[in-house]
Amino acid sequence: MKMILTIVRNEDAPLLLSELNEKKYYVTKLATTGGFLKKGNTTLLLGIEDEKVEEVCEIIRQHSGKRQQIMYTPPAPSNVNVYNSVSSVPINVEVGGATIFILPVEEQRKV
Ligand code: 2BA
Repeated sequence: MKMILTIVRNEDAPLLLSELNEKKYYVTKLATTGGFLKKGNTTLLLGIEDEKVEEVCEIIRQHSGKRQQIMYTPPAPSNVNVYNSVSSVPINVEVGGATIFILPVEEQRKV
C-alpha cells in the first residue's frame, strides 16, 4: 500500500477532487500554505493499493499538471482604437504543476 501526498494549486483542487471521488478513491484534503510564496495551496492525502499509483498520478497530472493557457494582458492605453474599444494581447503562459510524494504504508487499520 502507498500514501500519495500531493500538493496542488487551490484552483486545480475542485476538479481533481471530483475526478478522484468519481473514481471511488478515498481522499483527505488539507488547506496548506507554501513555505516559499506563503500562498495557500491544497494538499491531498490518498491511501491506495500499489497498482493504483500510476493511475492516480495520471489523474493528478491531467487535472493539475503543467499546461499552457492563453491569458489576455490588460489593455494598454495605446491599444484603444479609433472605435474606442480596447484590444488586449493574448499570451501563452504555463500554469499548474503538482508535486507528488509516494510513501510506503505498512498497514491501514480502521478501529
Ligand atoms: P513548486 O515547486 O511547484 O511547489 C509548489 C508548492 O509545493 C510549494 O509552495 C510547497 O508548498 C510544495 N512543495 C514543493 N516541493 C516541496 C518539497 N520538496 N517539500 C515540501 N513541499 C514542497 P511554495 O513553497 O510557496 O513554493 C512555490 C514555488 O516557489 C515552487 O513551486 C518553486 O517554483 C519556488 N520555490 C519554492 N521553494 C524555493 C526555494 N527554496 N528556492 C527557489 N524557488 C523555490
